[in-house]
Amino acid sequence: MELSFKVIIIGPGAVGKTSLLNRFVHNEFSLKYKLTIGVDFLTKSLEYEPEKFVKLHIWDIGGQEKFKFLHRSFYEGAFGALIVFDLSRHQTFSSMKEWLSEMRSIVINDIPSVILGNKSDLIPEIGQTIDRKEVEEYAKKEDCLYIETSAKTGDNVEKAFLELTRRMVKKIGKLVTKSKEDS
Ligand code: G3D
Ligand code: MG
Repeated sequence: MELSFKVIIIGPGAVGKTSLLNRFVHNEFSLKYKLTIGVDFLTKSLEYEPEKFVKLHIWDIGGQEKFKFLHRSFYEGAFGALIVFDLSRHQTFSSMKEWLSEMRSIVINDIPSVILGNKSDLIPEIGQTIDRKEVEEYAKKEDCLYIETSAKTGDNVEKAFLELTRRMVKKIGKLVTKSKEDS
């Protein structure tokens, strides 16, 4: 039996959510995909351990990000989340925090979550605009993993999905053990 998970990718506008998804699923960084509004989710099979696969249904909040009343149905059934901010724009770090707390207030069970600082390829150019330690401390407090990615170069993108998947699989394992104990 192949496990199948709904994963959501959320965060402020223009931080690179669609680009990350495009990089992960199609291994491309192109602008044309951006215009594909109306694509609700993409599916990809991922080998998270040798010869062990899961199917990920990854939902991109896309054009709904501005409409808060739509967020609840978007979050429904999600078992994992990627919360993205833009390393080159400091204010997206604070907005990302609001996204995380909104998600947690709506999703009943805490779901495995990974915070992504995206556009790491820009750091050599613009310098370190975000205090990495602050982000790491925040992530730890919120029980999230923190990974810096670049949808442009592909750096750490696969790793981000892999780490999230491993956490989801682990959580499933715990739930199964618990239900055996309860019965
Ligand atoms: P969103 O889906 O979060 O709104 P997009 O973000 O994926 O549409 O990306 C927003 C802009 O950031 C796009 O540029 C995109 O090319 C750029 N971008 C996304 N990821 C990266 C990255 O890792 N590095 C760099 N340098 N740029 C990135 P435009 O100019 O088309 O608005
Ligand atoms: Mg988008």
